[in-house]
Amino acid sequence: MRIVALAGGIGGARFLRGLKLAAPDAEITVIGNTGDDIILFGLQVCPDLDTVMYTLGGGIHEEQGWGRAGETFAVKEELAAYGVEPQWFGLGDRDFATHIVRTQMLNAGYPLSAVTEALCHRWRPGVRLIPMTDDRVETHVVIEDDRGRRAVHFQEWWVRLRAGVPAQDIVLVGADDAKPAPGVLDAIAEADVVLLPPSNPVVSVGTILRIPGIREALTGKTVVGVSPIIGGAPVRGMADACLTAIGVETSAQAVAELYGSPLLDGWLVAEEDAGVSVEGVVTRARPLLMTDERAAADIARAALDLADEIR
Ligand code: GDP
Ligand code: FO1
Ligand code: CA
Repeated sequence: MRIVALAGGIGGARFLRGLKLAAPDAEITVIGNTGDDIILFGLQVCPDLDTVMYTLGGGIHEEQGWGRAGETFAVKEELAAYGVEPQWFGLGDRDFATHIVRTQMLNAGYPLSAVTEALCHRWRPGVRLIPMTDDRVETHVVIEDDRGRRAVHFQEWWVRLRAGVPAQDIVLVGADDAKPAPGVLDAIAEADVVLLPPSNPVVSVGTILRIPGIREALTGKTVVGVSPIIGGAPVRGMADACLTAIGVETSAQAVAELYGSPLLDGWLVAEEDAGVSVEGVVTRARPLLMTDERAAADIARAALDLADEIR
């Protein structure tokens, strides 16, 4: 079986780890979000691609959900000693090596998709991980503070401002001119099922769907999603603030409507959201907390079962 998943960071990665257990023989292609990417100290950092790669490859900091296990911060401390900005983003020494290799390859002319494949030779994530695009696309957040109304990089809003300033809008700089990375549209065309993990519906899955051609490629595919919203709140992260910014309520119902039919065919919600109902979408209620790999595998299995039922 061929499965495609559109993934963000932590929610996507933990779901994918369960999916590998639930479908050990499947060929899984992951289309990763790169809207969170940021260039720091001249290095290209791809948080969501790295979160998927480290989680599936066994190198993730488990409790934190992003970054490397056993991390140290000597380089960060040395940079701070020189007074180099920004100091609000925590890049660890082990993680730095990934960004150095990536940036070196990008500077040598390799596209991000080829670089990601090369990094995955080390991590062997057991899936084919492709960035949504090789083009530069950045999520920016429109805020208003004492400096007036302005847009800041998503990481500045989330990490430096801790999402403490309301997001008034979320814009995807560069999206209109971006092309899907090589292999993205072919993987979707060949997929038996497309899964939307419980990733952020605005700045992860929503971002991937904004790359011209990707949403269109999903037409006619069996698409099953897992709600990242349980009982009116995200399990972790800032999905509520992101949904509010684009005028969508934080509920499993509203996210299903945001994806909407005909894109979405099946929707898994948590048991407390069993009342969710969207025309044209088959909804099932299941325990949706990914407390460990087995729980994530049960969720992935339920998503595949629902896809079977729909097809
Ligand atoms: P990020 O890029 O690191 O923010 O990660 P994603 O975009 O992939 O996923 C973030 C979303 O995962 C958040 O909206 C969370 O609500 C959701 N999430 C995290 N853990 C769980 C879980 O155990 N169950 C469900 N259903 N959603 C989860
Ligand atoms: N999140 C933080 O809250 N603080 C950090 O200093 C931070 C550093 C960081 C470095 C590498 C990486 O891959 C992720 C990192 N994250 C950090 C997580 C990241 O900001 C976001 O959670 C995601 O981009 C949201 O998807
Ligand atoms: Ca993300």
